[in-house]
Amino acid sequence: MITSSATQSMKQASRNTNRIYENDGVWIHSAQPVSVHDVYVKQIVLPNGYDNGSMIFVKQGSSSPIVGIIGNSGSSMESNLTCYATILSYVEDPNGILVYQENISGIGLSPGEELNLTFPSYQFADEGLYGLTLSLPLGDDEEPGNNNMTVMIGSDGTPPLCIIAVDPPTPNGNNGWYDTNITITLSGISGCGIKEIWYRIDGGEWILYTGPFILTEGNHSFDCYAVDNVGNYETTKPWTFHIDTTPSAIQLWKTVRLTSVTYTAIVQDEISGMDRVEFWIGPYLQNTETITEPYGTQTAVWTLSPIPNINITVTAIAYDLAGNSASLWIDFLAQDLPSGQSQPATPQQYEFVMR
Ligand SMILES: [Ca+2]
Ligand SMILES: [Ca+2]
Ligand SMILES: [Ca+2]
Repeated sequence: MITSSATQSMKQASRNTNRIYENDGVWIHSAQPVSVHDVYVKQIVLPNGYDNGSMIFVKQGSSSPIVGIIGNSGSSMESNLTCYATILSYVEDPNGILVYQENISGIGLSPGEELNLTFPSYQFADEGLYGLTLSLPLGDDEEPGNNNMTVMIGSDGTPPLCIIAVDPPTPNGNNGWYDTNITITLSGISGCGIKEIWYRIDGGEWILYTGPFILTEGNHSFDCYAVDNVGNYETTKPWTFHIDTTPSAIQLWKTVRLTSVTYTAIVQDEISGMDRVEFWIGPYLQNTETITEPYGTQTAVWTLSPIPNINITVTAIAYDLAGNSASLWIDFLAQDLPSGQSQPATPQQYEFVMR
């Protein structure tokens, strides 16, 4: 008498060679394999779909042929089989509505043989969930559990969503400017998963996103879009990033006259542009000159009158629109003679005041 586990072992063995089977751990050569009937559905493939391992996704509106891989793991020739394909739509009815029913008949399968069957295409017109079942009935099949296979199919017509994450998340300078480089991380959302994300900087070449990247100083335009696994893609999303990490250029001059001392700051900032120049005596703010033309070489003048009769240090601080600042200082000594000549601050008197 053959036990069911022995039957399993023999079936497994007959699938491999029809000549060898395992019995209680011992491999035995068999001249006469046990005759079994076992046909099966091995796999369902939608050539135009995306299979994520648990579900097949198709693009909404697309038409896809339905391919079934069937086989015979028994030891008998099976002939005149019919394979049935049905699709239930769960788009409007959670119980499913039959929307597709096809069959291929007259199939013959030798022992060990596998066949690809191609059924007529079905167009997944609606977005939502479908169930596709293939069945290969055989009256005396000894393992009927593998004669049917169902896969769930997701029809996706929704464009994916590209998500942009910026570090720092909001401009850390003034007037909408970043005053540091920024790191951009892109991701995407789609029911069927994201295949690719593309971006471009300043209208340049489109670049396939592979990981976070750094955007450096400049007035940047930025576009990105995502493509999902079935080929839906979104409309390009435009962004702008204004990054200025460099303090303005500044020169400071002192001109001593009979009744006044004039301080002249010459400033320039070609990234965010100039905002203002402040003049300080020691820790006290004396005067703020707003720069109305942000670009090009600009001049800010502060006149101190009458001339002081003590030694003072005047500092000029130039702020760009992003909030970066640079300062220069220059001494006035009470014994300075009114020459009317302009004297510059020396490079040693230059310092950046970083935010
Ligand atoms: Ca079977
Ligand atoms: Ca999608
Ligand atoms: Ca700047």
